[in-house]
Amino acid sequence: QGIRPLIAGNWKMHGTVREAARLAEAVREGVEGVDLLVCPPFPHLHTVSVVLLGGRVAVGGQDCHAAGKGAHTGDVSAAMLRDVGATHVILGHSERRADHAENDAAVLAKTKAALAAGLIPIVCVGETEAERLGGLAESVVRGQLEGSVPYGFVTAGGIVAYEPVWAIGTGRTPTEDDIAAIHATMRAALVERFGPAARATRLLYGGSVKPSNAKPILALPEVDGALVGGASLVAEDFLAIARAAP
Ligand code: G2H
Repeated sequence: QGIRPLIAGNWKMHGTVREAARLAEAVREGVEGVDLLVCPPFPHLHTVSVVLLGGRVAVGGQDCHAAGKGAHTGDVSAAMLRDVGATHVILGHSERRADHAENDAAVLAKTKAALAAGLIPIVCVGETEAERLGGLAESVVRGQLEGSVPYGFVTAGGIVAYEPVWAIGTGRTPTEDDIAAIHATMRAALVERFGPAARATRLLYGGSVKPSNAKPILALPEVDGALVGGASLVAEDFLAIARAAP
């Protein structure tokens, strides 16, 4: 039995609260047979949650702090995300790894915090262009998985997203063979470490997914959905990607 696909929208730092509400309203009926998730910026989370109540689309955060609470100006805890209706949180996105110097240890701590609060973490991994050209893509991804995915991740339904850094927001995507190879590596690494339960772990592909390339990507073996940035800001495109899922 296959894994039900998940199409997750990462809205990043875009839009007003009114635009977020409109976008949520436009996608709230979802797509039959596919799980959908949207991850708005923090200030829009509560409004989006309310709009999506009773709909078919779940809500997630784009980051959380590793601590449960405390003196961390500007940060948001996993429990706060839960409190406003989030069920998921994206962690270790390459933009956070780059903008906020998040390393695997930091992502690991955040992932543990998310699990402790009952959120499903979506841990992002992916190589840079130099690493890809140097033949290091598989070992980098293996290392990131090893370093940022904690014990208990698989049984709690944790999700991994493969996002090659050079494919994010650039319109460039790896070849289908390259995506399939990394996804096979990730599956093998997770099964080696967590046992057969990791065969059910969702592995998403992210990086310039759009309606025109979604179908072949989503049909690849070990690709269980997509993490979509730019195209998730246009309701029709996001839904078209979901409809392309097998
Ligand atoms: C990769 C992706 C969503 P985009 O970051 O996480 O963004 O689809 O714009 O490349």
